[in-house]
Amino acid sequence: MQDRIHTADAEPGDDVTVAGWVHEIRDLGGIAFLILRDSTGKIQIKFEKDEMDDELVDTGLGVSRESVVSVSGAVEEEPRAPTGVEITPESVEVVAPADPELPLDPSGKVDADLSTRLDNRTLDLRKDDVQAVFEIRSEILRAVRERFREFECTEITTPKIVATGTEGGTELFPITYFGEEAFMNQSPQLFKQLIAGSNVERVFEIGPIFRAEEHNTPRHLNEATSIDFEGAFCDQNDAMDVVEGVVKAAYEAVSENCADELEALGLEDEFEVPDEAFPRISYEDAIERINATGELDEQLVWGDDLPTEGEKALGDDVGGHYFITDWPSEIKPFYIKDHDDDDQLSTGFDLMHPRMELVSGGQREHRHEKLIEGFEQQGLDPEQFEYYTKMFKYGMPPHAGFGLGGERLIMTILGLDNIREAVLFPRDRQRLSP
Ligand code: ATP
Ligand code: AMO
Repeated sequence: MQDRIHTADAEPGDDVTVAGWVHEIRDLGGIAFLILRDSTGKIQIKFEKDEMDDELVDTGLGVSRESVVSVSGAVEEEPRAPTGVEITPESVEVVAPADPELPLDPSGKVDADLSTRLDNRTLDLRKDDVQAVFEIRSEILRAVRERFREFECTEITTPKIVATGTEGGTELFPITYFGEEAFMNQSPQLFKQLIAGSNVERVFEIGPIFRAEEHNTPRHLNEATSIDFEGAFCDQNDAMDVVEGVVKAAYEAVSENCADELEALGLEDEFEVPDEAFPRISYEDAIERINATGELDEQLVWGDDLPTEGEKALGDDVGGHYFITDWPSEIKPFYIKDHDDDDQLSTGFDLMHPRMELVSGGQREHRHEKLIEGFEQQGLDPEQFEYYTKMFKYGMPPHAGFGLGGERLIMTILGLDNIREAVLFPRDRQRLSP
């Protein structure tokens, strides 16, 4: 549509064509208004019934809500109009009529439950606050990419159809690949390490991960977006510096570039960019602090994984983002390196938001023999991973990295109740379409 302009660009004195959705029609008798909405906002179209051609009035006021119309006319200043300008139409064309029975109300006046919203995402995204989440998501991904580039990382993409899993066997989705068993990848873990061991050295990937998690919670998806980093000649502390830079860059970008979206979400007054350094708390201190809160029925002992209530108690105690470092080796995967002076203690870390875990990472085991031992200790057959382990025989530098859950980042930045609100078309136990 060559001549079409956005409603936000309509200036008094111009003759314009705008096109978009019928947000509402307000008929006051002699005068009536059609409010037309597009991606940039809304504009009032004025119909003075006695002074206008009947056919024009009938077309403009007879159209059902959410139909797509194209309107041409003169833009005039009008202080009583919601945006201070209105259009007096010379022509109105119904481009695509909408069934008057809408499955959900995009004006937001009638609430819809999440399931109805997800079944009708096109209509749901016509709401300002929902659109705002995805505009912000796009801005966060842009800012994250830019920060990785400042860290001299190369963006990579790795296969999502793989022969072996890495993050625990029960959470794999099996598929058939030309008659052979294959899986949807749970993490780019092994591939990003293989590339960090080349001259490329520092890489990042933003891509889908697939987890056949059986449980249905507000913070798990079966297909999520992972923001991964891997860097040669890095240790776990360097990786934590990168995490902190990326997470803060996301907050800063939202604060600087998303004022309208924050307003649409009602967050303009309360939005805060974390400015303090994220504390690094050892696993040992973490369990002591959790035990001291008295929130758990049973005291935690060394070697326990942290239960959700424990993480919540510590999150309330710390009050912001924090790292948990130096986990017991036993509860971290085979690719995480142990401390040189203590093989019970790993270099693995998590970044926590008071509401949930955002990141796992650590320094990697880069010594071939130790890596093979790690596979065996974890009950995995190193033969199956030969494509990976053999590269550790040809000059694998020390390296470290992390995986950051993209939807969890968005969810915690915006205070969304459910992770599904941060994905256009979420995949969960009940949902395979749309
Ligand atoms: P009726 O006789 O049925 O009231 P009318 O043609 O006399 O219709 P007005 O009295 O001019 O209509 O306006 C009706 C309402 O619409 C008033 O509350 C007025 O403030 C408001 N109104 C009029 N013109 C505009 C405009 N361009 N933008 C927004 N509101 C307007
Ligand atoms: P991990 O399995 O902890 O680590 O995943 C990293 C981060 O990804 C996010 N995440 C999820 N988000 C939503 N739904 C899920 N089902 C889901 N699973 C994971 C979380 C989590 O912290 N290979 C390692 C990373 C590394 O060491 O580099 C890994 O995958 O935010």
